[in-house]
Amino acid sequence: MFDSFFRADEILCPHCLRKLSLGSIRFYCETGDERRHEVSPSLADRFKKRLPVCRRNFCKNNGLTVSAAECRHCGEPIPPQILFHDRFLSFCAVGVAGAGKSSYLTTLVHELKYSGLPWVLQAMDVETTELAQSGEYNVYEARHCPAGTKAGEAPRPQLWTLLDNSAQNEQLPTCALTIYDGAGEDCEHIGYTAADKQIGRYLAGTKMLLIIFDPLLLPGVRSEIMPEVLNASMATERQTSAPANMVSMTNSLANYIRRNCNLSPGKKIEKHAAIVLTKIDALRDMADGFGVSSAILKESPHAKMKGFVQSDSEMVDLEIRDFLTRQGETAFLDAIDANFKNVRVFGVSSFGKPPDQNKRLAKVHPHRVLDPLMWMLASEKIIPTV
Ligand SMILES: Nc1nc2c(ncn2[C@@H]2O[C@H](COP(=O)(O)OP(=O)(O)OP(=O)(O)O)[C@@H](O)[C@H]2O)c(=O)[nH]1
Ligand SMILES: [Mg+2]
Ligand SMILES: [Zn+2]
Ligand SMILES: [Zn+2]
Repeated sequence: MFDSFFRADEILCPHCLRKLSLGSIRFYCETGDERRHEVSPSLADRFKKRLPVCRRNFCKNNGLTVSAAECRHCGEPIPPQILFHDRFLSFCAVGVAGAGKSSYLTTLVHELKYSGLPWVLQAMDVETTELAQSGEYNVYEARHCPAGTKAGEAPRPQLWTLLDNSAQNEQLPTCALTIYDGAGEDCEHIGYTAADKQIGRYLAGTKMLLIIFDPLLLPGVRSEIMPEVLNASMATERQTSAPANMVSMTNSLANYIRRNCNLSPGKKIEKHAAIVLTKIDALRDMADGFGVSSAILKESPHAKMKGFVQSDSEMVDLEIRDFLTRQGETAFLDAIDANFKNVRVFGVSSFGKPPDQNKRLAKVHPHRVLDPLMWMLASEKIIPTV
């Protein structure tokens, strides 16, 4: 299923997105400690594609494999084992403030762990572990909506390993999965600050874009759903109600990527773009919403079928495009189709139900949150298309 060991894909530093190799990484025998040693890979290490071992006399780590590393290009810490994955995937969530990016990514990670698929998801570093633990606790146990993501600073990448447990070999195939979750405020106008530059690198370097679209910004939707549901489902303090933002965001996003990737203005971007309509749960009672028999409201078939069910995904794509067209939102779809070559539209509910008046959540039952990821895994031929 996976390609051969090491180097199936280009390996990029998750921070600066420059190419990584054994030579562009500084290895240390320990994390943090000032007395740690820099350890260079020997010729044999390079040849055998393995991590170096500290050989300093009197070092307490003598004979042990290095446990820390940093990128020579940007100086950021990276987990040494990142090099030894078979495949490298990354995605970046973009969308206006309050669109539901952080809620979505929190439930995505959780669902991936408990999907019933033969995969094991492991954090590669302490930062990722801590972020996931606090996010999951907050949503699934304390039942709060996530707090707004801090604007003005580049998001830290989450670094995950996806182990394929279905393989019979002794060495399980591994996929490195990097996730970026930015602040909507920063996506709305990417400028020229250091943080913007960093976000620009993420956008240009990532394999897939998750363009998060909040249907509750549409005037037709706002006038039809109950005000309690609307209020509970909006990050009121930071959310505007102008859907036009999505069109200008899409265009400026695309221009930004073109500039960063050196593409001419008319060229469509090859990167996969998953358009994710969030908060689907809030649309259930809309007369002009989705019909009871529509695919979008049915349970996702992908995990059960252990592959990506193309026909289901195409149906959902159609249903949402049709919904957006009925809502008069063709400008957004046109902007997407004009800029991106590989587009697929998805609909999800991260919580399964709107929060209550106090923004507390009922028992969380995410709906179809894995679909966009399954699309990406299928287009990378990591899972079959059925
Ligand atoms: N009904 C409903 N509301 C949701 C859902 N997901 C998110 N929301 C609402 O949307 C609000 C904002 O969600 P966030 O995940 O913080 O949005 P964000 O895109 O990360 O926002 P920024 O970090 O400011 O860019 C939440 O406080 C909820 O009120 C959902 O699945 N259903
Ligand atoms: Mg956020
Ligand atoms: Zn770097
Ligand atoms: Zn040492």
